[in-house]
Amino acid sequence: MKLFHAPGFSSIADHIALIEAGLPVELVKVDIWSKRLDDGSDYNDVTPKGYVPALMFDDGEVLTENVAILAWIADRAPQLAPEGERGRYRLIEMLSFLACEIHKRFPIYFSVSEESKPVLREEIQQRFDLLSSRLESADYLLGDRFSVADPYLFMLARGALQMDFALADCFRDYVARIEARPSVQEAERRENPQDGPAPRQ
Ligand SMILES: N[C@@H](CCC(=O)N[C@@H](CS)C(=O)NCC(=O)O)C(=O)O
Repeated sequence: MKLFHAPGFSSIADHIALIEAGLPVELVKVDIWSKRLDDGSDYNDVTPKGYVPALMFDDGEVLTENVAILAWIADRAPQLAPEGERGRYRLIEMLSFLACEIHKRFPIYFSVSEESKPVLREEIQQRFDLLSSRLESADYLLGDRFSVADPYLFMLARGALQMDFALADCFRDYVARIEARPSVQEAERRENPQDGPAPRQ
């Protein structure tokens, strides 16, 4: 299995989740600007979407989208999903919220004019706010145990804090808590073997 990733971008969420699940994966680095892989080949031949992450199974089939890849990992490692009859749907609900309501707003934020940025910034902050009561009452996004939604929120919140978004204090503690996990340290090390910690989104 291969994970197509770009250091400092959202594919680290999938990488961390794969490590937490104990699923071995080969990393293939993508230059997301040129769409080239290290061997010079064209990433668009892997997925015409051109963005990371993409997970290639051993039979060559390719799965894209953070929501789908993280849900696939959770199905193989049920300890990384909330329990109960509706646990799987609560997980998909949260992954969809992170992808559509928060993640997707960042590239829009970067592409709009300076005058439009405050509106986008406010929208993103409001959506983080909707999650703050969860982090004030539990260590993880979906309760007392780490799930595949956590590395996704972690990379989004870390990026937002580095861009000086006004997030509640609980996000700073949360990012520090997740960052201290051995899986995160390992993912950072593997993605940046020479450079130390990954560049931030
Ligand atoms: N809907 C996709 C979005 C993924 C995405 O935005 N990836 C970014 C990095 S975080 C990327 O590769 N951008 C390069 C591009 O869009 O060309 C998902 O959730 O997986």
